[in-house]
Amino acid sequence: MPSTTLRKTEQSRRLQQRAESMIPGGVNSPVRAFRSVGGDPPFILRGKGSHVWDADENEYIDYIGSWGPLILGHAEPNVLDAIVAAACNGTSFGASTPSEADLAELVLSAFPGMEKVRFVSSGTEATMSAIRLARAYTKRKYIIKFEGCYHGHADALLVKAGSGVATLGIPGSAGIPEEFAMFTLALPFNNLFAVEQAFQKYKHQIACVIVEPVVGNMGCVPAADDYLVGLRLMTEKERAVLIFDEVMTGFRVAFGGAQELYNIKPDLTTMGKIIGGGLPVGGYGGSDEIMNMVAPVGPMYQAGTLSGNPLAMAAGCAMLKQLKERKGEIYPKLEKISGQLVEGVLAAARDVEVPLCANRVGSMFTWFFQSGPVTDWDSSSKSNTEAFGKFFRAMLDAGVYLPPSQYEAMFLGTTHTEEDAQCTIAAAKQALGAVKS
Ligand code: KE4
Repeated sequence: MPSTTLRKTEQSRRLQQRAESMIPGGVNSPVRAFRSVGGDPPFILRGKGSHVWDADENEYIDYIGSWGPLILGHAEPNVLDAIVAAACNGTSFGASTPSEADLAELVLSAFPGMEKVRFVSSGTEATMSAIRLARAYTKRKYIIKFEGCYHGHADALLVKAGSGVATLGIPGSAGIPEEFAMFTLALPFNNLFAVEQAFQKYKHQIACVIVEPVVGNMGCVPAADDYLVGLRLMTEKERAVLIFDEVMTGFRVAFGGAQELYNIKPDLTTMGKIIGGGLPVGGYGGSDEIMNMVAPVGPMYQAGTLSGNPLAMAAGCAMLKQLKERKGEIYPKLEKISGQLVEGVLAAARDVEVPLCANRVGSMFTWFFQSGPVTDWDSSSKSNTEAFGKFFRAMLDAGVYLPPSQYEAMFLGTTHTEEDAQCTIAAAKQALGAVKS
């Protein structure tokens, strides 16, 4: 059971000071620094199932799950066994191994519209490569993305991005010459008219539309009815490439991702997180016609020293095999417990009259500190981030580890229990009181 006494932080604070002396902010990804929520980030020593333990021996129910990959929970035995077995044969060869095609087979089985996939080492590499491929395939320069969506930190995509960029309230990033971003059109999400206008203004110049089919990076924001269909029809008409960035939603909202859930076939799909089973893997895939543009078959270059790393492939295979074999049991269970949890906290907020709304698709969700509805960046950014910070810190002290940002999605996995959900709701009742005071 997570601790309810005042959380000890001495060891984590010592580790933070040590890390800060050698690593910017003491972190290797900005959102982990707790800049928008305050307080000391716990240094995690181990995880098991739905719980993690920090350097001060505090126990937490974890709803970050490594930002999505750990849908089967921490230290899942089959994934660990697969990694250890692969490691005993060596860690990397820079040559082809059978495990790459093993993972490719599992990925292609999830996405019927996909005929080939290329693995890389992060979601950023996947989206960066997919954009380059769309430009090579169409010989066009402009790309459309949506405000509040985050597709990793490639220059052309750090324009009005979500996730850590939104969390830190920075316009984009220093170090990106306007020439690198001038072909990026950032439009409001869930607004088809804006996309129509862009295609009229930049006739035959737009290479692709990249979209999170369920946004996770402005908090969880689903597409409005017919929005994704609208994007599909418009990109077909304009002969632009439709890219579903399923780095977060792939194997999360359904085994076949959002494209299965909404029955829409994009031209390219980018992947990450779950496909690596917690190790660094990204991927992008599509039809033979598009993917055969990729070197060494075609003229679009992309490469990576550790792409297809055998340990990461083994971890990804161990995870996807279980999701595929048990999808009839896994996704309904995630739906049930996630629904109980989200509704329980909303009810607690109503009881104490704290303005709170939520968006949820399967086991990814966000509570927004406002009355809502939250349908795009403009509405999401009206959330009371100060109230979120108070709630976050009170939940952390109560042993519940939420993503340290209002503009992130939370994740529930197969090892979260109804007891975890009830503990979380009970902690929320207290934490919402702290928000009120
Ligand atoms: P990575 O390069 O972080 O593996 O993937 C980038 C990316 C691409 N597309 C989507 C939809 C994503 O959500 C991400 C990364 N997600 C963030 C969490 N919102 C990663 C957490 C972090 O930046 O530390």
